[in-house]
Amino acid sequence: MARNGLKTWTKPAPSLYPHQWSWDSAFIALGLAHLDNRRATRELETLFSGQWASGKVPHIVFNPDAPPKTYFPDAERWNAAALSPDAPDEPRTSGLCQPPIHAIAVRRIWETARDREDRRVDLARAFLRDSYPRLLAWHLYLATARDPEASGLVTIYHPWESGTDNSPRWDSALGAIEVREVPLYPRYDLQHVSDPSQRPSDEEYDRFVWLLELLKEARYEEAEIYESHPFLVKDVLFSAILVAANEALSEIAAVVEAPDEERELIDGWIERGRKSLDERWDPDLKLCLDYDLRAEEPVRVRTVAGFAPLIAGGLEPERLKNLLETLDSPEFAGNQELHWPLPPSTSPQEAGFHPRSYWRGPAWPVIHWLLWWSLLRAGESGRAERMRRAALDQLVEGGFAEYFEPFTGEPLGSPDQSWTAAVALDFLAAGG
Ligand code: 9WN
Repeated sequence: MARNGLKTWTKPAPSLYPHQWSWDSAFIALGLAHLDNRRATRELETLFSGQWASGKVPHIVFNPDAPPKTYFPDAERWNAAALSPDAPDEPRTSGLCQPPIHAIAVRRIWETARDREDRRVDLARAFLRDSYPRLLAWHLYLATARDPEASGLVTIYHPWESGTDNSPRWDSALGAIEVREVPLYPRYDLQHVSDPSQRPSDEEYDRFVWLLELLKEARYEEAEIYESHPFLVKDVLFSAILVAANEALSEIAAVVEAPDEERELIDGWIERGRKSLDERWDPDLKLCLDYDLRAEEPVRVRTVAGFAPLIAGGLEPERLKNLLETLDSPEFAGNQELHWPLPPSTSPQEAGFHPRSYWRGPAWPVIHWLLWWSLLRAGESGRAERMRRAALDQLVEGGFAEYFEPFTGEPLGSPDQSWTAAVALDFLAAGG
């Protein structure tokens, strides 16, 4: 992670990802909090310098010094500031967003500082004061522009927003899109992995790029996108992370003594989010399902996103029991063929499962972190500890890879992935 560090922020990976990514940076700050609070705060401050006037935190803040021809789509292709009055002129950003881990990271900075010497506590408190309005604006954007129905669930416009880009969760919605002429584009990403099957396919990329062009046609205007965009999905993983982040924001609000109305607003979001996730429960699959607004149907695919209610927390005992049964079953971490008892991104029993392809099957350490942390919050300390140990064993054997082949443990994707190292730091700190 230190090697991937630039002046005030950290690249997600040495060469595959030369810009700053939103949820990567939040995980990075969370890990850095254990080593260097100042560096952790600068990481998030740099990211938030790209926040849009609408409150949106963009999924990429572009690095003007990135070597040319390393990552596509670049800032020119997004053309955000020219198209939207909400986008900042500087730094240049993408037009999408990613799951809101940020408040969870800010709270971690507070947790690692609050029992230390006065100066560190004061600096952390000052950082919380600066961050609070930005986080509130970000969550407000998600609760309104991304949920005009006030349903409690966040609508995403692109698989990149989910952070689980080529998951089979998106196959049916992507399949229904009529792709017209996609402007020519390069696959620079394929230069950085040992074989192309580890990255999304060309068909998937055509759809990713086509959706980007449509968002540009709509000038990144939320109402216009809601009217015309072919990909509108209520993402349960994103929504659950928002609930957990709102819990963190509520604690931050208490530290900075925010007005009561704001604290009530945040508490209301938590309640609404949990209730709506419960409504997306599938009793047969014993998982929570995304909802495709265009097709008007739930997305019946078994992926780790199905554990969303565990991440959102506040579960009834029966629901928790159901989720743990699914987690321990052969559909996920209980599959006897697995190299480590860690849930693969997609259930090996799904038709769309692929053990080497990105979010179609490989095991992702950040997801293990999310589930471990959620198990702890649910009071499942024994299970959480088993997951923490397995997750660390995986890294001891395979290094800080982006993702792992779940049956062989082979490291895949980019080596030296920053957020993998970041979650390792948080896992280790929890071990005392
Ligand atoms: C597109 C940086 C990002 C992660 C995502 C992961 C991958 C980008 C890509 O890398 O996405 O945003 O080019 O594949 O899917 O979760 O934030 O690590």
